[in-house]
Amino acid sequence: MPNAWSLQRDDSRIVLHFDLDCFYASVVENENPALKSVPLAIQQKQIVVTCNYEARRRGLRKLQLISEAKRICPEAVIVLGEDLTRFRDASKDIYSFLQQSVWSGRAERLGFDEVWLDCTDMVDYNVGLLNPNDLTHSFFCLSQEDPTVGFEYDASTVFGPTYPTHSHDSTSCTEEEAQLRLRLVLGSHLARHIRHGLEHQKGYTSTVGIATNKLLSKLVGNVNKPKNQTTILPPYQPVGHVDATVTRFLDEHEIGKIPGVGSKLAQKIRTRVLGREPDVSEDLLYGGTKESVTVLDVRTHHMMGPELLEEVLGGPGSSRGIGGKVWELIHGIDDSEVGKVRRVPSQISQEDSYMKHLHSFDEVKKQLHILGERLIRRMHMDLLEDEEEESDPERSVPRRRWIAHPRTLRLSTRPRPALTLDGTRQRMSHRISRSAPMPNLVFSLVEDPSILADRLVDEALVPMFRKLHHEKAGWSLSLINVAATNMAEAAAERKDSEGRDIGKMFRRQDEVLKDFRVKVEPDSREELPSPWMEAPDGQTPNVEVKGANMDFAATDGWDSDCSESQQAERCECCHSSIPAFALAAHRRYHELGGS
Ligand code: DCP
Ligand code: MG
Ligand code: MG
Repeated sequence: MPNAWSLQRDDSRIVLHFDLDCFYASVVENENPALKSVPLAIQQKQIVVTCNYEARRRGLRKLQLISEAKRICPEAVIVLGEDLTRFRDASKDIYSFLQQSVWSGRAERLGFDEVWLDCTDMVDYNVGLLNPNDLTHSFFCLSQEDPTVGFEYDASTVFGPTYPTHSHDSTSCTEEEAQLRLRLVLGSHLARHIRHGLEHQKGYTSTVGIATNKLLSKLVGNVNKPKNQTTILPPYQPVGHVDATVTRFLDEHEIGKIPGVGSKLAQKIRTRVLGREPDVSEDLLYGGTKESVTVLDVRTHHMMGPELLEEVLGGPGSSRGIGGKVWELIHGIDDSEVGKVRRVPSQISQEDSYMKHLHSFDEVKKQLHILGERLIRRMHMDLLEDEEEESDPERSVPRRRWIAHPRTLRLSTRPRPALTLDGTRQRMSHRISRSAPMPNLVFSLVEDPSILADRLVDEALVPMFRKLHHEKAGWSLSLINVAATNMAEAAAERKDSEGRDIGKMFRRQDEVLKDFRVKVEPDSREELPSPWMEAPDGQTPNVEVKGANMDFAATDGWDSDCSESQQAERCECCHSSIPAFALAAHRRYHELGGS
């Protein structure tokens, strides 16, 4: 196999990936436990965005049309889930629980319901405590200060299901393999402990993957869902005639399902492997113009290796070394760190889309007020903290302070595309945006957010809107987004604050300058900015990797939930209103026979 020698696995870490089971439905059930035993579906626009397992047993599915769900299961309880507040709050609470379960502080969110935990240090510490003569009666220590805090476990065996189901004869295994196996065993018991804590203390069941990096832990979790966990067993490297389990595991995946191999890259690889453009009629199963090509097909394709992948994937717009990177990914190599706790979101935005386009200034002003007020309330939630030490004991309400100030206010709109020469309208619509310094008035903690929003609209948003849309002929808008960006963290009081990072400051300067220009961006709904952003169907993200994004640098899980995207589009097939993020999955639903 060309260049197999150049692949270097780092299996020194133990990473857990948590995905909450039917998350939105569980939030609603926890508020109203009577719903646990009935089929429950959560509705956004006209689709079932998720449903509980009782509903799934009766044939309901995620991203099904509400009309279809009602036909299949008329007794289902349907709860509206368009206001994300309760889900966001639950997500933060769960994140904070999980983050406190590990010593490293490395807890990284992906979307609302996924979290990676790096528990390498806890595992290694506990490996050091083992009595090799009595592994079955081990004690997992959860605190370095207090040796009585922890739980008893059997360190001679993995907890829960494994991939593969049975481990190969371990008498022939190498010393490294035995050590890795032991560390994964400890990881699996810690995963069980945290999973149970989450269930019994917070009321949420989850599905966990245990492996040595983010990529593998995320993928292996899917093997046993829901309310379960799966560990990939060694050998992670081929030993004699025994294949690496990781290779066998990944080989079964369609190339587009590998996180970091986005839709465009996957399509280029499919074309190369098939020796032709993937058959369009086959796209029914895989969404887009795709045909199934597995990792095995790619890996064993004639002359395949990092160089050939570079040739296939490289070129203008792609990052250097993309071939090598993808080659690593399909071998399960992912060096990206589990991100450290980050207190401050990089931006906060609120947006709405309008089926009935906005045409009049009064309508626009009303919407600006709604979005402005939501933005201010959201800033209060995410950027204010209680001032514990200095708070006045006489005061019943603790004083609050800003932990970061967004320096920039950005207004974006999506005007209706212009007519082309032949009188038709372009399908692709673009967002345009305008930025200005954030007016200080928004930081007032005295005034009510609704009053502040009035002033924000009059003093900042309306003038910005006029600069963005000076057409005398009027306008027709299908979307407005108001964002607070360019966060400046308040004086670093905590050691995890990133406010003083010089490199970051420079990057931020670029950001600021960029923000003061009017930009036109394609409204690319199907391409998400980070390889680890949540995919619409809850499957592996289908994201094109661009430039610096390639090195899976600790992504900021906050971004994904900071933009309240409620864009809706009409489905060409059934004419239902579908949230834009779900449109691709919804089309696939029709393609698979749903009507
Ligand atoms: N979600 C959404 N729109 C989507 C996909 C998901 O609003 N297109 C929301 C609803 C889900 C939550 O995000 O509850 C988490 O997404 P998952 O894909 O993890 O789905 P669930 O947690 O609901 O179900 P599962 O048990 O399959 O993980
Ligand atoms: Mg989930
Ligand atoms: Mg999920």
